[in-house]
Amino acid sequence: MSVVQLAMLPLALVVALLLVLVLFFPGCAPDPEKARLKATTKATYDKATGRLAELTFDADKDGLVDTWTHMDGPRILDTVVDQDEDGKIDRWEYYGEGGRLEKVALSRAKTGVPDVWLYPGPDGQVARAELSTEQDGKVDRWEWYEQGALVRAEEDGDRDGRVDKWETYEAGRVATAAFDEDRDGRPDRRLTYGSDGTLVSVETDPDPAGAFRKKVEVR
Ligand SMILES: [Ca+2]
Ligand SMILES: [Ca+2]
Ligand SMILES: [Ca+2]
Repeated sequence: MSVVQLAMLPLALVVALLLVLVLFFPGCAPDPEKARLKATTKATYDKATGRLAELTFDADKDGLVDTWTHMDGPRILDTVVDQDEDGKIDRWEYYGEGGRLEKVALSRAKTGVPDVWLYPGPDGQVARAELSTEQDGKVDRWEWYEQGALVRAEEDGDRDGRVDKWETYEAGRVATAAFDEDRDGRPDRRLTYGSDGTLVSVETDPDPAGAFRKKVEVR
């Protein structure tokens, strides 16, 4: 999922780099560009402590501020972005110790309320995603990634708080999908798909350990 991979690129790093450019090399940009950067890259300091509290930035270079980075002195706390500049935040980046990106939230429905939460792994790529498919803040789908590729997902389709669908993925397509049909929290039916996406087999009748006792090949 390239959207997810792109989503993990921390904007705060870009903001920090550009701030350095603006502050320390003010003469290096052509005049209109310099004026835009000066107008849109603003630092706000905490009145009581004098510490740097916020930096603004114009990521898409249209002259309007779309990115706000909240700081505690030199430490980045979070960055919020209004990518489409409609006044509602679409992206939140949360930073931990050492400026490490810990979590990215997105409002894919563009409501100003997060509906996707992404968690990076040690390689900096997304390792796990939580999704609210109804955009109501309630997580009902969980995804796991390896080297940027979706490998596994769980879903609470009837939103009763219990997973009822389990999927595995290979090369970007569903390889298996298992369903809990009697609502006991365990899969009762598993469908296996071939590399061309066609249904290959249907397994049913799980034993107490969860192994399917019946298998019908579909040809
Ligand atoms: Ca802008
Ligand atoms: Ca927006
Ligand atoms: Ca359920």
